[in-house]
Amino acid sequence: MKRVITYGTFDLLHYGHIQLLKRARERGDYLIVALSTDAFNRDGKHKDCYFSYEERKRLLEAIRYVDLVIPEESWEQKIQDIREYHVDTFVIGDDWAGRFDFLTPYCEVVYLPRTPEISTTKVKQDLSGGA
Ligand code: C2G
Repeated sequence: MKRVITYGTFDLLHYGHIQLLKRARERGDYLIVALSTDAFNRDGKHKDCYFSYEERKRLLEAIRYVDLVIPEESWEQKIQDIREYHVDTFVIGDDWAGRFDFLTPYCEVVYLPRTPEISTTKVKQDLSGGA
């Protein structure tokens, strides 16, 4: 079984996220999503989330491409995750291109093109009248 992992906040879930998850799952047989916790978003990523970790986890678990959701609590957990979950491939959007090359001794590292025209930031701006 080829196991794939990806990481993210996945707040205000949109089709760009779904496209990433679909392509990630297509690279193996089992997809693990390490979902940023509320504390990590606040303290590590300085991101405000609309939906809580539990709400975002429930949304991700409802997606056919996702097999397991685990918490992402720090920037430093990836190597341990890869070992613990016997991961073959790490996948993330190319906005992170090169940033996780240090994982190549542990697994395949794949950067996928982002879906260009959609982002959580854009959704929030559009909903607030473009302010
Ligand atoms: N994504 C995408 N297309 C978009 C928006 C997002 O392909 N239009 C991808 C991102 O590249 C990422 C995933 O969807 O691979 C989740 O996006 P975010 O929730 O914004 O993830 P991020 O905050 O970048 O967290 O340790 C790594 C971090 O947790 C990544």
